[in-house]
Amino acid sequence: MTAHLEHHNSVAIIRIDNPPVNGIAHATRAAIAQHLQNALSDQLITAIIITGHGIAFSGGADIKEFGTEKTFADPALPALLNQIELASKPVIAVVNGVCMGGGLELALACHYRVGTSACQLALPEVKLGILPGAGGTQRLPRLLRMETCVDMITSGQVLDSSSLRGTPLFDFFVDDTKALLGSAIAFAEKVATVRPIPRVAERAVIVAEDPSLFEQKRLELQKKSPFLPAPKACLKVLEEGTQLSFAEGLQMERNAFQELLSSPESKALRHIFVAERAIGKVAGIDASTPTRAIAKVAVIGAGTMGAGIAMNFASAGIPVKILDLQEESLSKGLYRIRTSYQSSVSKGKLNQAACEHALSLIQGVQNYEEIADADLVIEAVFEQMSVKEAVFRQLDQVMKPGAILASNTSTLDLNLIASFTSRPSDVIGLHFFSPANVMELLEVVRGRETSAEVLNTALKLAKRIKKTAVVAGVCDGFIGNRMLAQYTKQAAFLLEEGCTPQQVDTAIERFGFAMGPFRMSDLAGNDISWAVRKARKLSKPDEIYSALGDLLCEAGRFGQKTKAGWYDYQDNDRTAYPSEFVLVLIRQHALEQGYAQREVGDEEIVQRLVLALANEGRKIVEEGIAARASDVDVVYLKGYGFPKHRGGPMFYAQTLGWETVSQKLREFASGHRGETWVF
Ligand code: 3H9
Repeated sequence: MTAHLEHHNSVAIIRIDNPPVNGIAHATRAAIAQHLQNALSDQLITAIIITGHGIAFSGGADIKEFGTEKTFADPALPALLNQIELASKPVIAVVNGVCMGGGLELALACHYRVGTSACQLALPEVKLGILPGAGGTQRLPRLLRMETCVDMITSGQVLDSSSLRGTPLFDFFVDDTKALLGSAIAFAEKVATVRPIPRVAERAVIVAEDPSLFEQKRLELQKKSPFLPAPKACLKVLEEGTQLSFAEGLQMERNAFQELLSSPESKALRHIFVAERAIGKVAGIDASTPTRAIAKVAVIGAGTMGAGIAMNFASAGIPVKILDLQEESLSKGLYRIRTSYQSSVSKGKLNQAACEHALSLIQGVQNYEEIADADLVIEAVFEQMSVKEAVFRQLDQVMKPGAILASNTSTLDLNLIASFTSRPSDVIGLHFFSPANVMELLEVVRGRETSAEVLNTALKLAKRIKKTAVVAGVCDGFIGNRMLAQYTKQAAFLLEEGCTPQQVDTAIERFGFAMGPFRMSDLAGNDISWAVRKARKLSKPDEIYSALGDLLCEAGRFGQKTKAGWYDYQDNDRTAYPSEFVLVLIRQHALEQGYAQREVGDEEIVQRLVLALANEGRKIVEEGIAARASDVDVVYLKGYGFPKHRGGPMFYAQTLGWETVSQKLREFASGHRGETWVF
């Protein structure tokens, strides 16, 4: 059984026991209902405690049951919670750990709540594209200020139990966690005879102090998450609940929950929840795989990337040395780091003491001997094999035995890089994304000879520096950049066929990307991709691509930094204005090459770009570069701004159906530059 019944004199204890987080699955609901019934009919029992086994009270409804018939099977959670609330004996929730979603709703339905410190509390349903569907939107505002409820429910933010101490949410608070159950039993014995039994449903809603609260929040949510229905629905249910009876409010909440649960957005967000947890399951790594201690880190190269990488470690409290042989670039890098931390302080994101502490952990050095004792060294030098070779040969000479040698390469052959050393099993790829101190994604590239211990160390370290690590195999561009190459190629081909940069960008932004490919390229610098293309031309001279980006750069239009790129820019203004020069350049190029011009609809633009990603992603999985399709989705969601409500390129293709996708790809293959569609 996933919940047990124990007796402690006249107090019955229902203990939820459904690892890993005491999710309230169908079987758990049935067990709780059964135990409740038994305790209520037992003459000797005067009060009932509900608590969780292990470190969690409950992580909420079982997410993995959503979409199956078990979600609504009897006893459904709302009905079970009503039963608890109407119980004739006092029911006390003893919140012993994580208390989220349906778990918190269960606690709210109890007559009393006993808390202890360091428990995480949340109604995070909105993050799964739904809303609290077991009374949370109706019971919470009867205990906490409406302002707090609106924040908690529309954002899913996690609160520490101590911050809610002293509010009506907790009737009793036990400081010593170890004494929690004993103190709670004593509390239960004390309230066993108190009548009437207090019921949250009988309390009045605490109305908002600020009458414009709902209107302000509505505008804020529309701006922040225009594509997501759940935050707006949460707000609506909270607001309308103020005008309804408790029973009517519950019904309204139920209808909204059911509607959201079947929405495509919720399916996408639930897919992401599972996908983010699946990335940690890596072949050859388990609980017995050893790790190496990482107490000191070194970064080679003080450019933008190297500086950003170093900041990750300093921010996590790990001392880091940055090595750059050029004095000027070293000082520039250190200056960049200082200004970046200071800017976080001025924006209120970091306090001065934390800023100074992080800066004190960073040291610039100019010779290899000074980094020899580092446990991990990450190379972030120019993306050229001969440059990497020189660095790795040097590292092999100086680094202490057991040091992990990592490359930040985004495209080059990690196996070849490892072969420049006498210790290829210590070599790994750690591909950070720019800006490296901000972007959450880390592609961890496993070379042919990378040891399980080194890989496991990198995965654990990623958690310490708060990165989402996805393991990739060795190929040109790994997962993310290999897919990006197909996406940008199609974007340029669309221009050759008659689209404008603005048309392509607008279509993909309406799909949900924060920025289309041309605005993004102008922001990143068109010269960067130009340099990559030049290098690729040498290694892959027959590769088909559009020369438009080269022509643009030959005209000196590198993007925002030159105030001219695919768009025109004005001083101190990041607005992208359509450029007559670029339109003429595109038309001339198409004319010279004899490309037929046509009207291309938004739907085709989106499908050409997104299916280019999915098609490449599929090959990446087939080749074993990514372990599973959902890993590819995580890379694109975390590193490339793929819209969350679409679940990732692979999930999107799956929702279209791979049969439909194949048909589309065949259509594209018979169109402009169709030979580039390899499937
Ligand atoms: C809800 O309650 C709806 C109701 O309002 C209405 C219903 C009618 N169910 O994150 P971790 C698994 S919606 C099933 O790595 P951590 C997770 O998949 C729910 N499984 O651990 C993973 O399994 P695996 C609202 C769950 O310690 C394992 O637990 N609740 C659930 O870093 C470890 O997960 C939420 O949205 C679940 N509810 O963090 C809470 N939760 O290894 C979502 C976790 O097999 N959960 N698992 O892949 C979390 O935020 C975190 O998991 C938690 C633990 C903070 C609990």
